[in-house]
Amino acid sequence: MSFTIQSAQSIFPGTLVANVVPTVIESFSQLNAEDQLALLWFAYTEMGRSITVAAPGAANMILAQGLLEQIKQMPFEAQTQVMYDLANRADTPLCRSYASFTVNIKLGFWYQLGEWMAQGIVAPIPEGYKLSPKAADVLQAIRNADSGQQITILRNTVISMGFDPNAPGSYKKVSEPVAPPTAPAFRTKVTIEGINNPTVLGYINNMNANDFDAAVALFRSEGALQPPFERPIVGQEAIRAYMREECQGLKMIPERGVSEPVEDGYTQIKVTGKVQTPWFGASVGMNIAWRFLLDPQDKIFFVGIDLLASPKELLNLVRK
Ligand code: EQ3
Repeated sequence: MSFTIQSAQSIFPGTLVANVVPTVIESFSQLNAEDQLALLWFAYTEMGRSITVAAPGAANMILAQGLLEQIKQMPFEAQTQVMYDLANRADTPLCRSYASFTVNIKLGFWYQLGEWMAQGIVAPIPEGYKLSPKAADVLQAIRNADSGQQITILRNTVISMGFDPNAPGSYKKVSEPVAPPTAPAFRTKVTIEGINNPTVLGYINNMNANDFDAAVALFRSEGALQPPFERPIVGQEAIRAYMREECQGLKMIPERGVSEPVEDGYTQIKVTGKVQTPWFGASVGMNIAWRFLLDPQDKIFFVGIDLLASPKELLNLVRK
């Protein structure tokens, strides 16, 4: 039997992922716009007490500046309408512009609106606003999740707002500046208990150095990368575009792994560890598994990245 991208997705089937994330996002999407916006406000301010969000870099925010200034000039009522439109994915010019932003610019856009809401420059969530019982349940489910799961929920709800006339997941977005790779002298090298495969170590080290060209070169030309709760991204060009948009400044801290030969000269390797995002730095470590399938030439045929159900899963290196 030879592998396909589809069959590769089920390597290490015993990996328990954080299903709470898609479940909460689904319940969230069924709330009305008012409840969605209020809930995000409550979740964000509650989280803000324990973890600090880093302000986005000025260079990245230039692309959102026009929209933000436009909103700033509006009366409160119109500002609220814009936020409702974004949550309702209405087809308006502003919602189309928002949808064209990269993930980080969308997050930065809301970060700025949130700051202005707190300062009274943008219409705040009315004091004493009472969530509907359904929304209160969703908020409670977010509270029960761990911090890595909470920020993933927040991120995913924010990025699906706005109106996108293109197929979702097409990475032809307004691009943000890509920082150059870290100079060789300043690169860090990870060690992974149980793993000395050069492709896996090279993947993590290059990702940590923002060297996406070198990371992509480790894939087979028709290889695939599957982010948490998403479909696989297939082919070197698509993976490069994805990395340039979504992987800048990520810090990957693998801890341990297991490797074993499988059929046709392929090797499957599972690594578990933490990933930090530049938005929250060291204050949130997401519990992650990388499930690699390497071809006989040690090129990446498939890597699936999972957000794990619990810290206990970091120790689950069972093959079946
Ligand atoms: C203003 C406010 C609060 C109220 C208003 O009513 C509504 C909204 C929307 C508001 C604003 C909300 C805001 C500002 C939310 C901000 C949320 C942020 C900054 C979330 C950031 C999350 C980042 C995450 C979850 C990053 C995860 C990255 C991972 C798991 C990376 C994994 C990867 C690895 C390890 C690889 O090897 C390959 C690539 C890949 C990316 C898959």
